[in-house]
Amino acid sequence: MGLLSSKNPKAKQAQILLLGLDYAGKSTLLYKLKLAKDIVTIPTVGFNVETLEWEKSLSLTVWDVGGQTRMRSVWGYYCEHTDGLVYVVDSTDKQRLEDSRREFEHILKNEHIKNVPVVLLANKQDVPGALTAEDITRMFKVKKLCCNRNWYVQPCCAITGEGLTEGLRKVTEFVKSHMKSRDTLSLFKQN
Ligand SMILES: Nc1nc2c(ncn2[C@@H]2O[C@H](COP(=O)(O)OP(=O)(O)OP(=O)(O)O)[C@@H](O)[C@H]2O)c(=O)[nH]1
Ligand SMILES: [Mg+2]
Repeated sequence: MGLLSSKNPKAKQAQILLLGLDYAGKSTLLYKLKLAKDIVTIPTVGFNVETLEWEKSLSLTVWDVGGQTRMRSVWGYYCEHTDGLVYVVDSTDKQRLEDSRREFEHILKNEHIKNVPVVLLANKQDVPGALTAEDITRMFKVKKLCCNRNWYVQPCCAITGEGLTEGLRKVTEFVKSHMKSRDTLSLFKQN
């Protein structure tokens, strides 16, 4: 997936939180990006963490937290020090779309990720009848919920990898700009 293999000690580090309901495809896409291959996942109890050396200047530490009901109550504990939120939606799971939207709305209220950029991944686009990125943007009321931050909705398929590079590119762009304005603000406060 075009990840760089050698580490750059000068690269900035960004913490990315990967959330979404169970079965959305979070671990599948994380390991597709990390290993460039399909893996058979089991439901995540706790979390997986992987570093993606995506660009020379920025290294992404991705926290993939399990999405089962009992895990959702601890999502908030992972929000501190987060530079970007990636929220994965199973675009075929119309029955649980409202659950997913509600969890999304809830996590956005967390104080630690107040202005943090958001990329929604409309996953499982390979399945016929999957909701489109536009459907999800509308149904999740993304424009309204994310009016105070950068956001983007990317269609993708974690199995083939389609759309993942574009999604990650957007995350990188937003996170860089977010870190820059945060650094400027803290410099301003010091002076
Ligand atoms: N057809 C299709 N199946 C997918 C896609 N992405 C993931 N899956 C399947 O969806 C199932 C759940 O994927 P996981 O990656 O384990 O889901 P998760 O979001 O990590 O789930 P939890 O760890 O329980 O929160 C697996 O059977 C995957 O193979 C996709 O893009 N298309
Ligand atoms: Mg998982």
